[in-house]
Amino acid sequence: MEKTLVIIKPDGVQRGLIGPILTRFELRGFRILALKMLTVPKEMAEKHYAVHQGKFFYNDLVNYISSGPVVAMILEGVEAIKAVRLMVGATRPYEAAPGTIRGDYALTGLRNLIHASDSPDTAAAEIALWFPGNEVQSYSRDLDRWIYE
Ligand code: FUP
Repeated sequence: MEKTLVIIKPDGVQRGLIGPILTRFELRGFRILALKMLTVPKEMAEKHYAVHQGKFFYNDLVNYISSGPVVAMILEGVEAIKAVRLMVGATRPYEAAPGTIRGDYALTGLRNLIHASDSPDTAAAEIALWFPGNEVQSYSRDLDRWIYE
């Protein structure tokens, strides 16, 4: 099983898309291990996007993610990192395939609704940054035997 960090960005919260996005992940079979709403402090946003430091869009990115409440979650499932990225769709919303979250709900630029970890190393670092301390549940569900062979 893999864990991945997902953030519904301020545009997703403002547009009333928390429910539809969460529903997609639940219906796919992922277990939600942690879930919270928060407004991201600037310093935390800078850490989250450290890989983009120095790029032309870095300041806008940091300002945007900390501009209003977001919903952060940890999802668990087999191949969760890759599977969730495929559900999220391409970075540029206008290039995202229909059927993906961005391809169905987003259109331009930084308004791409959602973030998801892109590798095991990133997922571990992002989970530690967003859910420090004892905030992560560990549990099984009866229906898991119908999702996993
Ligand atoms: P993604 O993993 O698809 O969210 O994309 P990245 O981590 O590469 O980029 C993070 C954010 O930076 C994106 F949500 C949008 C923004 N970005 C730009 O604005 N311009 C770029 O050329 C690349 C990324």
